[in-house]
Amino acid sequence: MLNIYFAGSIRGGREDGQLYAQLISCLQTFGTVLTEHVGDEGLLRQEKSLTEQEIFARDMQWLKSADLVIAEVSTPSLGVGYEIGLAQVLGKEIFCLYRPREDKRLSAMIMGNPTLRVQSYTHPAEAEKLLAGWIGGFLGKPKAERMGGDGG
Ligand code: 6K6
Repeated sequence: MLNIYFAGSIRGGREDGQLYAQLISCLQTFGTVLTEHVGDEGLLRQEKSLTEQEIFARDMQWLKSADLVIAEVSTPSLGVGYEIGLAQVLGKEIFCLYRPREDKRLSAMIMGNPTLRVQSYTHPAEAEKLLAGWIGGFLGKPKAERMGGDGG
């Protein structure tokens, strides 16, 4: 079973909360989404019972254990940027989804990073197709190649 880490803005702004929920539902057809709360306001409310330190430690554990990292980067978020950077260092497979907007360009740290796959889309259905294609490609790889850059 695939463990998927979905990253999306929380304190960066919740404008895309519904969209995250839709993408998470799509991802749940492929495996376990460790970060289901990112798309669920009820679960996010429960998160408030945790300390900041507990959230950080748990999310870092999940990130380390993830097979795939998928980030919706349209709403700028310090946490999402941090997770992407760390996932890269950990040798994770990372896929970034982005809805282009004239008034809000994506950070060059993401757009200009040659090791990241950044895909633009307009409609959620398009994003779902991109995810299905990318995960299909990942599952088609030999297992050793799927284990991350450092082989572990
Ligand atoms: C609930 C409501 C407000 O804050 C909370 C609890 N906070 C978090 N709970 C779970 N994951 C979090 C929390 N804060 C950040 N994260 C992680 O960072 C998530 O995995 C998101 O992908 C990312 C969001 O970062 P910010 O900077 O937008 O909050």
